[in-house]
Amino acid sequence: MSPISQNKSAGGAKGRGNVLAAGAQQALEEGEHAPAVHVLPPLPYSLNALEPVISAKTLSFHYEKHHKAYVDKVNSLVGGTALAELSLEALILHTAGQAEYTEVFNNAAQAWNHTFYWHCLTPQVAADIPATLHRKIKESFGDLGNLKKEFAAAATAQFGSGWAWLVADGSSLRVIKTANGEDPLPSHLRPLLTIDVWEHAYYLDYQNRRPDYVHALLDKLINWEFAASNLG
Ligand code: MN3
Repeated sequence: MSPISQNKSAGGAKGRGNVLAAGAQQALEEGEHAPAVHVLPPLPYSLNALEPVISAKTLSFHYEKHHKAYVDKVNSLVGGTALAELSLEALILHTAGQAEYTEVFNNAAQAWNHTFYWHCLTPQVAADIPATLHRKIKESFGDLGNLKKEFAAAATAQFGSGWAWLVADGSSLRVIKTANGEDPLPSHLRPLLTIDVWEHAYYLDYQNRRPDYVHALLDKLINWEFAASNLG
């Protein structure tokens, strides 16, 4: 199972493709539906594993409070409704851009984005970037230094809360940024890496110095093997 599949019913929900066709209100009305089963997945490392770049205090609040709250909120919003059996990915795809589902989208996307983000970081950075990924980085950015520059620029320039992403767009790679809970899934871009630039991700450790947090992650914590695995 993919480390970012969080819903026990992922892949098994019946009729997810047209579950919203009956209308937004109807889909969120309670009926003969199961409770939602999204779970907070375990962190892939201990709370202090990313020190000194990210403190245990930051990780504790970020994972145990913020991430957990998004998961709990999704369950409370869709539990007992026709959306209860949808995986987070399916919820994101089906609710993106629909005003009546903004709250479901925001919380489902944030639940998914955070699990993805934890896997983008590692205390044991590989000495070499996997060859397939490294070749694509060179094709799209020239070299790793240019990718890091572009990634840092996007993460720093995102105004307010959001995320910076390395994505595969067809056969090439590019860097994008998204606001608030938005992510690349509804645009059918394949996310390879992300950095959370909400203030809760860095403020305890870096205060207003977002660029220092971003550069520290890019230089010291990026899980290139996870990024390569996302090429599919
Ligand atoms: Mn966050």
